[in-house]
Amino acid sequence: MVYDKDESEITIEIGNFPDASARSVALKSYIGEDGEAATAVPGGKLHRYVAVSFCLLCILQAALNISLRLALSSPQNIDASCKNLTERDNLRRINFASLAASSAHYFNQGWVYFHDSFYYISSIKKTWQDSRDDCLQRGADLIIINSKEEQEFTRRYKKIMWIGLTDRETEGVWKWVDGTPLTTSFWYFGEPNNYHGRNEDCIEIKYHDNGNSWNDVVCENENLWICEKKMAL
Ligand code: 2F8
Ligand code: CA
Repeated sequence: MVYDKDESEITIEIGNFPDASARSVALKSYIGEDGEAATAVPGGKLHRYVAVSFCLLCILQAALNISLRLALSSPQNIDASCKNLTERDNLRRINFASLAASSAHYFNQGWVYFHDSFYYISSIKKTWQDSRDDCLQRGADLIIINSKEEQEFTRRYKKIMWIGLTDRETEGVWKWVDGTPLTTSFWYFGEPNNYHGRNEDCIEIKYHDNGNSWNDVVCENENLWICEKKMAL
């Protein structure tokens, strides 16, 4: 039997086999047990190389995946992530505890909670500055009204109260106690008016029956007041 690797044919020289049984074995090994002719194309070797290389690549990939997984779940990494978790958890616990303590304090002192802020309404009257000082001593400041909802909230009390708005620094330039300029306002009809030429630099909530309830008055008047402490619970 002669196999020429450059040709796609195999020549079997039957005559070279000593007997009939040897010929039969040779023919079987070439033809195959199922009777189909075996292929001996030269491309077969290339296919084998490709298949073997593919298998090797798969094994390599699997090995890489396993080692990566092992590296990420190493004790050091687990320790580090547990430490981070614990620190974050502790911070959350501390924040929660201090928030709980603060809110308990404000509730006990009679403050009212509305839309992320605590509010304190005084029961005595003071000038605008003394009122503000009282709020500051309580860890708050005079109320800053920056929404329609907050404005409506102040009207519920039906009391004349100072709010944290003034133009004391520059006449006609209204500023909140935190230094921000006035953008949304709720002036009563005809206000602010520096009534009769007076220096009305401080704002009171006065006209409760009207959505626009603000009036400017002289800061030395004595009024009730409302403090605000921002606190998102
Ligand atoms: O006391 C000052 C105050 O007097 C009036 O209100 C009672 C004025 N209102 C009107 O003129 C409508 C306020 O503007 C003034 O501040
Ligand atoms: Ca006025």
